[in-house]
Amino acid sequence: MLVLHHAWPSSASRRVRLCLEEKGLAYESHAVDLAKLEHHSPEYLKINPNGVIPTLVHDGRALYESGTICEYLDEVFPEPPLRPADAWGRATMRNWIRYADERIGNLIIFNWRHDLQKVAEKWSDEELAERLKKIPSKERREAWLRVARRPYTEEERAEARAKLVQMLGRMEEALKAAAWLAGERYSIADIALVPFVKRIDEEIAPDETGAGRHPRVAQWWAAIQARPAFARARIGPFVETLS
Ligand SMILES: N[C@@H](CCC(=O)N[C@@H](CS)C(=O)NCC(=O)O)C(=O)O
Repeated sequence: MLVLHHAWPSSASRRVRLCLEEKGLAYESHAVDLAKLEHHSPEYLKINPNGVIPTLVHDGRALYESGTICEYLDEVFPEPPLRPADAWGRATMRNWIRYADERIGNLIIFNWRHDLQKVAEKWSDEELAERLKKIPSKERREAWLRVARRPYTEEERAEARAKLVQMLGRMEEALKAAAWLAGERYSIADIALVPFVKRIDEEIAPDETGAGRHPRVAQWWAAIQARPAFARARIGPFVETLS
């Protein structure tokens, strides 16, 4: 049995849902309310000590890190394959996952201002201090502190936007060599980038995902959105998906 602890708009959760849906795997959905900080509760920290979503529980065992979860699913449920057949391709795939993971902070700057900031800015200093104490990572404590008290500035947003747009440039380059990021097969490398491109396309820099700026990425993005698994994974508009 597969149980997914996730949130509909969460980027990392979207990756795992895409993977599950490509494979046609049924799963029980446990929605985690980030605004209520359910992911910092002692019960949740037992299954994910990093205090983030998603977590996949498979036959009673919990696994975290979206990239790792996707690779695990592909090993245990090999059809259809979501990893390149050759070692070079699989290594390239892992580099894409890592590359995207390292840029999640830039996405947070845009994503958290919609909902989490509205909740966090209302906390008293005591409430804030209490909540920060429960967050396992320094980086996320800082992110929560920022949205609660010192929202990201226009300059910081511009810098984060530029870094996200750079990702499209790197993708464009890779897509000159093959139809998908890690070769001729749709793989977890592509899945890892979907939540980024989705947010760039709908809000962060919509002009950049068009054929005029990044034609190969535009083609890649159209092909991904046309996949039946994409609709089933419910990668809807970010703000709409929040409620
Ligand atoms: N590297 C992790 C990142 C997970 C992550 O950042 N999850 C976000 C949602 S996309 C989260 O839980 N944010 C709430 C928080 O940090 O408090 C993964 O890929 O699973």
